[in-house]
Amino acid sequence: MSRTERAIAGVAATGLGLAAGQLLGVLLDPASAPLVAVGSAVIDLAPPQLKEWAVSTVGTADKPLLLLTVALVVIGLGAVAGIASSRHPVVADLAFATLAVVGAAAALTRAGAAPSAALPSVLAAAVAAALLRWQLHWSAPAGPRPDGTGFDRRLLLTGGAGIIAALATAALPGSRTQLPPAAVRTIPAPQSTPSAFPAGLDSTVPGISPLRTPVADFYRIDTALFVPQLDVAGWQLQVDGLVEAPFTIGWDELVGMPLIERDITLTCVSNEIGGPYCGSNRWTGVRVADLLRRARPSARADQVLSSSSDGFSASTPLAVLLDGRDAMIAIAMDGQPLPREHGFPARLLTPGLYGYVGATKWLTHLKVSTFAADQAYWTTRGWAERAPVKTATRIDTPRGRVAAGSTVIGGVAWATHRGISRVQVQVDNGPWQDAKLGPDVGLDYWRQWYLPWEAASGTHRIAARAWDDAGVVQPATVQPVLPDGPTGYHVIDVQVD
Ligand SMILES: Nc1nc2c(c(=O)[nH]1)N[C@H]1C(S)=C(S)[C@@H](COP(=O)(O)O)O[C@H]1N2
Ligand SMILES: [Mo]
Repeated sequence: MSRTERAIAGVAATGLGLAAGQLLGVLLDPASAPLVAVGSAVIDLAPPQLKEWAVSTVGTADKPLLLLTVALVVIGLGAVAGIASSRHPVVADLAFATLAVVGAAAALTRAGAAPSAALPSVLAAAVAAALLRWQLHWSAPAGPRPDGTGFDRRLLLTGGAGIIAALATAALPGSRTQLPPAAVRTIPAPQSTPSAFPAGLDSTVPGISPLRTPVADFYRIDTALFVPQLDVAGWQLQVDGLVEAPFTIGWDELVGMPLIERDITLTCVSNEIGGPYCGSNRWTGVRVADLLRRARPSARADQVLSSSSDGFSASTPLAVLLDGRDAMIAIAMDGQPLPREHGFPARLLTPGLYGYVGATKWLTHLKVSTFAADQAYWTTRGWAERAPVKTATRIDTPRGRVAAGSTVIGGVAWATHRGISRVQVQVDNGPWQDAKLGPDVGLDYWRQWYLPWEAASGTHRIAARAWDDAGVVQPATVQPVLPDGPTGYHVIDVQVD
């Protein structure tokens, strides 16, 4: 066999082996599938700057891209193993065994992994090693082929099949996504509801963010390569740590507690000024304070470490959860059970804090603790330990090009849990003008705003800034998202034709 043929044999063996491992993973536990396990480990180990770059440049496409990259890297290593087999087939065996160890280690270190999580990677490597040996054994000796291609055609076909099989099974573990079980299609009526939801500026200011973000358009940010598939039947929330009365609560008991319904804006710390990672909705849930009071936290505690079924964690100041704000264990969004992407069956939601320090999805554990004793997922990766939402303004419209004449500049501003009292707009470094504010939905909700504008042709620079209810204007200084959220005015250039 030639060098190239050995490489192709390695690709075929690795691709088909990976496919076998992926299939076993789908049957056992999607998180144990080799590509998912290694991809998740890459997410956890990646430096924060890289993750930041991935979120801002490729957005939600970053996850398929990561799976694809891992698959191609592994197949590439398989090609190298094939070439190395010219020394001795044992060299290739050792290469596959190394891959098995990496995959198994990644799978076994996932949150809640069973010992069987190692099996898919071991199977993948065993199949790959066996297939490579089989091909080396049966393939015709090197030299000109009857069809003149210079290659064994069977080899080319298996190589292609290997790549296709690996890519086809790469995304398979995510295909188990289901709707919430029928038992949870409805949720009990809340005891405390907000006042009627006002009509927003949506109908009068085209292009402005709707006052309530449609659930289907609500941004999604998390480290989960595939959405965790929890079921209310087995779901439990453990409340323990520095408390006098630790307890565990199941779904039925949780939804039997007094429910509140509130309008709350949620923002990601990684949302660049003017960015899309902010959404507003009506949420239903149980007050976190009700659960904490039942557990009776110790006077020494200053933090609640919340964690999820997939090993994410967030640190929320205990004082914030007990200061009377509407921090809740949310079970519904817009009157419907939480979509799986947004944390089904239950998530934490803390008005006034960025999501990474107060909005754990797929919530399973609240550990009352101290900031000194326990660090959360992103805190150990360079992000701030505490992160209240900073005042921010976003210009939604116009964006890009508009026709000259009467138009409207409009957008949203938020200073979650402090409220928005004023928004100003500036055109071409002219005087700052007060924008008209949309309806006030409350301290924890964003506010729409608009300013009529006579647009003359040419290029114009538009800037906007907001004040919170305490009369503090957002900082003009431009600061990046790391470590605790960005600052600066939103400034855009508009082409008027
Ligand atoms: N389990 C889990 N919960 C999580 C995260 C995560 O990665 N895993 N990301 C947090 C971050 S950074 C944000 S901004 C919000 C986003 O919530 P959403 O996807 O429902 O909009 O979820 C938070 N909760
Ligand atoms: Mo976030």
